[in-house]
Amino acid sequence: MAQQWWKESVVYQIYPRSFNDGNGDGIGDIKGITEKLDYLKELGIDVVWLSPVYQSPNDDNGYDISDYRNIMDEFGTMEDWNEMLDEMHNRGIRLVMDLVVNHSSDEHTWFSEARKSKDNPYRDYYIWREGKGDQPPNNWGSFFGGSAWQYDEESEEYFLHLFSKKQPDLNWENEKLREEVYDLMKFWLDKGVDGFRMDVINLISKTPGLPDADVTADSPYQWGGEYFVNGPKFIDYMNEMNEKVLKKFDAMTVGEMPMATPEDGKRYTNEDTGIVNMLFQFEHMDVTSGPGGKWDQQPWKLTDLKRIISKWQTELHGTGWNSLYMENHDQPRSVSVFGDDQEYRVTSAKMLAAWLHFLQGTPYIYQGQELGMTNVYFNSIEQYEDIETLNMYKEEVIEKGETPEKVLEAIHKKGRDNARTPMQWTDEENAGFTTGNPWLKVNDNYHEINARKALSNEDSTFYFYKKLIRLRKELPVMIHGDYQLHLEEDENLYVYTRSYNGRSLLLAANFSKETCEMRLPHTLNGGELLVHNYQDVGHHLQNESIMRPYEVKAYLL
Ligand code: ISL
Ligand code: CA
Repeated sequence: MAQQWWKESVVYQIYPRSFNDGNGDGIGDIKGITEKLDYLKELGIDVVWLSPVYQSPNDDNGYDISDYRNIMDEFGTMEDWNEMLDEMHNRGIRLVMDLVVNHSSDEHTWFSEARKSKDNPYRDYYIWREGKGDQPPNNWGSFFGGSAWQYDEESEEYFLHLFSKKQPDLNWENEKLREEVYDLMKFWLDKGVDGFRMDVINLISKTPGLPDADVTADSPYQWGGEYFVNGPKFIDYMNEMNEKVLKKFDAMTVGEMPMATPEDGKRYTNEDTGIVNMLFQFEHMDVTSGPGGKWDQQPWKLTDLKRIISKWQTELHGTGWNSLYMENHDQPRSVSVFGDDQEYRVTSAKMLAAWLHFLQGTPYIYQGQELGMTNVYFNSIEQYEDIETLNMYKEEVIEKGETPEKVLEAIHKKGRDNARTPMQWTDEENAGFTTGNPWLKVNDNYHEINARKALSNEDSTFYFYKKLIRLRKELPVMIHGDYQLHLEEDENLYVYTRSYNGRSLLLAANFSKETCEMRLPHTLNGGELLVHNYQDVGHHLQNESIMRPYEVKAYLL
């Protein structure tokens, strides 16, 4: 496969609202990011993916954009942004911006024009339909609860919003709208950005006629994914975008694609005929979801995680490319879900880090993951800010009469604010994130978990990540090697090997609190120890060894 800079990169995701507040108003901002670039340089990452910083009324923290070509006032100015980009590039760090074009904000001028009347020139930039009597045009539910349709009194039709009602879906069938999107992409690429993370990009094409979804849930609203996930013109639109914009730039693209299967992944990331360089799939994030979906969290099985990851690893090998992630701004903290956020917090954070970085694909680190930051357990709904969480709480507690305790428990496990509490920089007030009043409360554990402390301890998770990132630069087998799973049925141990040009490496990880015996095939022994998270580890791999709680070790064979 071809050498590409984004294959050899490690990406760091910044959620700007929660990263670092430069002016004391309690909200992270662009100057705050620029102040911390030396920290990122020290970690060794190559690329920053910056969640949206465009103008937005913040119904969904910037994922509702009212002006694609200007910076949100709370985050600073275009001069601040220019300076940030220069300072990144000076340090050899690339910048990938978030592209949110399945929907805009209802406060975008396109939408305020569109809703004026049925014959407004911008009307067709959005998806409008008449209701069925006093019911919405179809039975689709929104990702954030309730109907996916909102009635507009002024112009007497419904508009489609797969997310909040302040996030109307854009109508990609309209060629002018598509040209607007391509223009704004060019605007940012001309300014020097190095690529895009494309928000829910596989939802942009809706099946004509917008048919009712099958009734599968005991609710007036149903999952209509069949009619908008990887829709009929999705590939055409993406080919057009590549043709008209992307092929002129050496830009990296990663598409966020709910419901994508490994077969989709293989097709969409194909080196010659694909539409994006890599994508974010969700299968492995969903191993903890029960039949009731994301709020129905269940104990998970390592064999399920193995089955999913192994399928992606083998399916895409040689023709496509994986993205590797365990956290982002929508997901709970990985150490709280897949590790142990108490006794073995540091040990399990390192285990997850090594397990992820030795896989095939481009790793993504979410801010604070390198510190082993944990979920937050607020005890009142008042302390939460996320629209999805608040809508769900209202629906469950106020409308359906569920107990607050039970709903809070689900929020503790899966709420998006778990990832959005401010970055923990120091053990000073508000974790050094702000001198003001933070927009979302800091996690109380910042005295124990913070960047300053991590930087002063050579055994910290921070330096463990740093080492993994450096190893990816030194060992081509980490980038290009194939993938083979061992001990497939084991519910505690995850063992895989990678091979490339006669070099092999082995990673063995214990995903449990148990001490386990590990018996490997006879061919797997010797070699040289690369990373480990316990002190006394043999320098050569043995066929039979003991794996302590959350132990990880990797060997170059
Ligand atoms: O976290 C989720 C809700 O269950 C996901 O389904 C999430 O909404 C989905 O992955 C899409 O996420 C992206 O688009 C949303 C935005 O709220 C998320 O922050 C973003 O990552 C709408 O723009
Ligand atoms: Ca600020």
